[in-house]
Amino acid sequence: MTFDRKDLSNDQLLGFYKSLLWPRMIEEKMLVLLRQGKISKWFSGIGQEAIAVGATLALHEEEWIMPLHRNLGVFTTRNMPLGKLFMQWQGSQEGYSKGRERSFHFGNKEHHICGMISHLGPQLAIADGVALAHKLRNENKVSLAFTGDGGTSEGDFHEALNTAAVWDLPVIFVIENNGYGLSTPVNEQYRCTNLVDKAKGYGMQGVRIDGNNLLEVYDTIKGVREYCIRNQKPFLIECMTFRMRGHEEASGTKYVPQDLFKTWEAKDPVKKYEEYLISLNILTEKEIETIHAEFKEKIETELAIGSKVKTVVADTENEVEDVFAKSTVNGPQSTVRVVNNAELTHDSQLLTHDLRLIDAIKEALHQSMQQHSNLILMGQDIAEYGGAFKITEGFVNDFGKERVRNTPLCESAIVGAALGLSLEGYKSMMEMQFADFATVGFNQIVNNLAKIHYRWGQNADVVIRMPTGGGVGAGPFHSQSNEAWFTKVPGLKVVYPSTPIDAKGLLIASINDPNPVMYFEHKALYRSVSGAVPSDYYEIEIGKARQVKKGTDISIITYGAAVHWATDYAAAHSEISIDILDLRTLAPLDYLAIRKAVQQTGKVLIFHEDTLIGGIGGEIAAWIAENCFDLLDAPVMRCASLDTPIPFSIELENNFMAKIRLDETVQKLLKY
Ligand SMILES: Cc1ncc(C[n+]2csc(CCOP(=O)(O)OP(=O)(O)O)c2C)c(N)n1
Repeated sequence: MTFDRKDLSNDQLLGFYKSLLWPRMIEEKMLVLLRQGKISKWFSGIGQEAIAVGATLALHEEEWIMPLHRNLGVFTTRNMPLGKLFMQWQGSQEGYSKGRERSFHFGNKEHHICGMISHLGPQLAIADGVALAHKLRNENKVSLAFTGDGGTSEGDFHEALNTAAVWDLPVIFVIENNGYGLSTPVNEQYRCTNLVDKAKGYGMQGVRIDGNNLLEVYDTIKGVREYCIRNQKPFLIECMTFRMRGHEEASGTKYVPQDLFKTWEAKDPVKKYEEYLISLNILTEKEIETIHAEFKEKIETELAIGSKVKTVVADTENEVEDVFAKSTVNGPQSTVRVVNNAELTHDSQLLTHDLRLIDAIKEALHQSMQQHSNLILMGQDIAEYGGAFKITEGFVNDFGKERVRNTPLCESAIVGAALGLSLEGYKSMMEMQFADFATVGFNQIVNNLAKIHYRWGQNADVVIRMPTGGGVGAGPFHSQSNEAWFTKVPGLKVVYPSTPIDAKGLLIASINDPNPVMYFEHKALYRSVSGAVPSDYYEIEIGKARQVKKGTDISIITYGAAVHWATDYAAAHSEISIDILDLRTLAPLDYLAIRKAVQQTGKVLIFHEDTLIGGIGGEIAAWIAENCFDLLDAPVMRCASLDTPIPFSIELENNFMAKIRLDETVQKLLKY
């Protein structure tokens, strides 16, 4: 291993040594504490430290890093105090994740470290979003994301690199190739000769380096950083290294040929660098001993601080409260008018115009773009083409291509990029071309966007628009009602307007909300429903239902297209006095309004286009049974679509739809 100091001073070289040795010594101590049961799971980075340390040293402090499970060196080189890190590893409430996350699954804004989720690959696209923010602000900054050799097989690797290349983003992707993904050797992981060969396929530059050589890592990444900023391009670096311990301590190393340990022991990054500094007379054996003794003492002092943790006391209110960011997180809200239900029906002072649902959505987006200069729109074909439904038609002319962005076909990377934008204080709206395609971005939505605030206090200021629903003869993959997949995920808000006035006010509210909002818009209502909509910029409060019609015989609790089916049914059956409640938001539910609807008639029918099993109707029925039993005169009934995939032929689709069974269910309820 040859070192090249370039123009680094003796002091710098010595400082680098301390940065490299510090995580090594911490980890050696942690392995002892792990065996004593003081901390939980540990993924060893011994033998690989030069990569995390070298990369962090090469970046500026305010540049974001997306580390993984073996990157203690990132956290220590960013000077996170060991005492607090130790609190984190013990699961203490005084740790970085308040006891909610294990080992390295946490981040911290102050240190510009974005915490990983277990799934590894999702880290990569977050770096795209951060780099996009830098690019939009013309800042001379990069972001840097790590992956292991195993992680390069994930679709997220492909999507993140491809998006960074297509959008010319200054991201450094670092592969730590340590030969194994758990027990799987690289020859069972990929077929290219070197992983860096993949760079060419994405149209980016790449280099393969010795990951155990601290100065090579540092110098390469420093140069690559300048390249990325100067050329506004991503770059792939493959760092060759070896994991000197098992995947995690419990997994052992039996699956690794033992002679490899000897080979790589001889290339130990700390030892080799030490020898180099000794050869330069920058360090002596005596000084090494002194530094070791100092660090040992510092570790003990910090561990003493970190050990003084209080017993975890669960406070349910606090736990629930931390799932969402407060709405003031991005500065005080503007003086946006919140329109309430009474005004909607009675206030003649509101200047309105007649809009179809689709136009109301368009107007909400347009006004939000004017209101928030930091709002970015992303989606397939949404720029010049105007989106599959033409909702953003003309937006490129008004706001430019930087803010109205066509995306490659990669939902997961775009949700990840949206989160990255949020890390840098941007708002974003992603248009799923069809709600059905959320499946390929599902992990980023339910595990990253939804959980990040609870896990380490970072908000995800993202709205995902979901053109949804059937009745358009589009078959199983362009018509699904999948809102209930998201209502059960703590950390997501789910809104689903049925009228133009609600569509506009709720979309504006969703964009103003600093939390992730899944905004469902029914395709069949786009052009079939119109109504008076205030011309002004206004919000409808998320989480508030609307009484559509008063009645005394039965109450129909519903949302989306089914609101119109219920209204039409009531109009055609004037002999039945039907009370109709439009939920408007499915998470959080408006329990007060639901209770009132039950109270109104004592006979409740929950009606939705979604299929029956696992639909939100089951949850509402259970809540009513538990909380409003004394108000009921009949069992709560549900009318939903068939538990089959949604079929293509109109006849089959009609038979699938809940609408066809509405009369039958109403009659059953009336007769009870
Ligand atoms: C999506 C997903 N699948 C499987 C796992 C289980 N898992 C955790 S780490 C790991 C190996 C990762 O290997 P690599 O990317 O090479 O990183 P290394 O652990 O070697 O640093 C696996 C399979 C996971 N965390 N996430």
